Amino acid sequence: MTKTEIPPDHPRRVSLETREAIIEGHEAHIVATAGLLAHGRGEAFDYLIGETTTDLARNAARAAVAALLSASHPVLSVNGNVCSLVPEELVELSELCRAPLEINLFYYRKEREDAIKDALFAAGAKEVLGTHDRPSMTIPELSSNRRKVDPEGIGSGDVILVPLEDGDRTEALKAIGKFVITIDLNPMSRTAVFSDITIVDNVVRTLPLMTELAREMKELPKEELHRIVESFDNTKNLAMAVEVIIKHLEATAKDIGKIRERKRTGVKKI
Ligand code: PTJ
Repeated sequence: MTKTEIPPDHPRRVSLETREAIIEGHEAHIVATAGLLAHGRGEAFDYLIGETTTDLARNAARAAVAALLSASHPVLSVNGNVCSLVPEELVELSELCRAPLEINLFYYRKEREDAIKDALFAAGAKEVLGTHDRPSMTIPELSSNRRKVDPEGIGSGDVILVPLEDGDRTEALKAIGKFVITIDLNPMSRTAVFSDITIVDNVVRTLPLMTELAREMKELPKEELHRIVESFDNTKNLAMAVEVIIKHLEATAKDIGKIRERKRTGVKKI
């Protein structure tokens, strides 16, 4: 299929290019068909937070990076959506935090696993865990495909980053004592609520931010990293993320006439 060209001056260029990346990922078997729907849901929530990385998300990303850098065995879980959107950043974050990449799919097909593995190696990964040729163990009380984990990865990991995760698995990871970090545009999702740190932001903005923070913070003493993690309160973070949406909607409601004018003249994207 030919790639759809997005004009550089299109007011919604970034969003449309991200959508193109997901569509291409689907055509390459990286993204599950359900991943297209998940992306659409993410787009809607991104609109509600103003399509920007809020100070709140920045603070959560800082706590997340502190948790990864101070962990004994951090692991980055990779699914189809995140692999299609930010493969290079995943590899970079994995190197900076010494956290292996583990493929862990909800809609498992070997064809998808192979495509994701190839994409990660093409992005510079030297090792990818969670593939069918590796040993596996199971997370108790989880019936989805994601119950299978790599013993050298999530199986023995203490801090696990699970971007765009489903709620059952987050609960199961918590039940077996893992410290869970997620990136989810929906602050009300089960994953967002059950995780220890939730970055309410788009993975296309969060992963580059996390790599930047990891470069800055990697020499910080462990005590300082622990202090950053301990002072983070996810319940407060999520409540404030919902407030961000409410405030953004209220401001939009007050400004709707001006927005129509801007849209017509193409002065500013909103
Ligand atoms: O590749 P697989 O087989 O492991 O499947 C991956 C998906 C994403 C299909 C699977 O985990 C799934 O069905 O996820 P859910 O339950 O639809 O949850 C996805 C969550 O991620 C939703 O809360 C979305 O709002 C959110 N989301 C979608 N796109 C983004 C996002 N959050 C951050 N950045 C995004 N780009």
